[in-house]
Amino acid sequence: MLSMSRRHLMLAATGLAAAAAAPRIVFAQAAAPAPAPAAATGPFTLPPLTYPTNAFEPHIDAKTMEIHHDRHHAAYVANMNNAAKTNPQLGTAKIENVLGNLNALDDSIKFTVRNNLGGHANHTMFWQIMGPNGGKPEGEVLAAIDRDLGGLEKFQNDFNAAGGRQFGSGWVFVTVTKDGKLAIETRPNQDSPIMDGKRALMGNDVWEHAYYLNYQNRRADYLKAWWNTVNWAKIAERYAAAKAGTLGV
Ligand code: MN3
Repeated sequence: MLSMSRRHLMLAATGLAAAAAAPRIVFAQAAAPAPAPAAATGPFTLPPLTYPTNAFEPHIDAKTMEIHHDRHHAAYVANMNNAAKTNPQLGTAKIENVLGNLNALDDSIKFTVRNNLGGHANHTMFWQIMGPNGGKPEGEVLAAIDRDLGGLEKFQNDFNAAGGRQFGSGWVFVTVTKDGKLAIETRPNQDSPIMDGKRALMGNDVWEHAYYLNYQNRRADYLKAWWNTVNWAKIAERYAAAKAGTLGV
């Protein structure tokens, strides 16, 4: 299983701390975001990718994957670890419970948690439901797509259209209820259906950082190509978990 990319091996060899501290010059020419705040260790961790960053070429290029995972997602994690220094309860509660009760949080941290824990949850789901050789929907998931979303072709067209209509940055999701019902929903920024007491079966990131290096402004082309990266076996697992009431982020 190619679960350890060369990048991971390199990180392991050179030491994670050194790798995190040193700017990665290879990206100096790219339209990279500001680096994450000083790598805060704490209760939140960046889940490693379980496939090489070039696993989705030509649909998603390796550099986009590296920047997206190692910089953007890492920044949400670092920001949450910083927030947890003064609000340790953030690090001990279940992510879905915190996001499902944002109004219970103090105003001083609500905005930070909404954006950064939302971002952490959304991206954790995103890396999970992608994978090389992802197959096709089958079984219960396919039956639910047929029943609730008008069949696979209509579902994919409607999902792409919804992602295309999302103004500015955000996400297009398929939400799933405990009785297995599916719906296409969008959210702005790093908001998550979890914030409304719902669960995301799957979703696609339509922030420009997810596609800009290769696709520039052609979000529609990215949305179409992205289906080549979807891991339907993982989505089937998440569907079963949703019906069992155990699906988290
Ligand atoms: Mn993103």
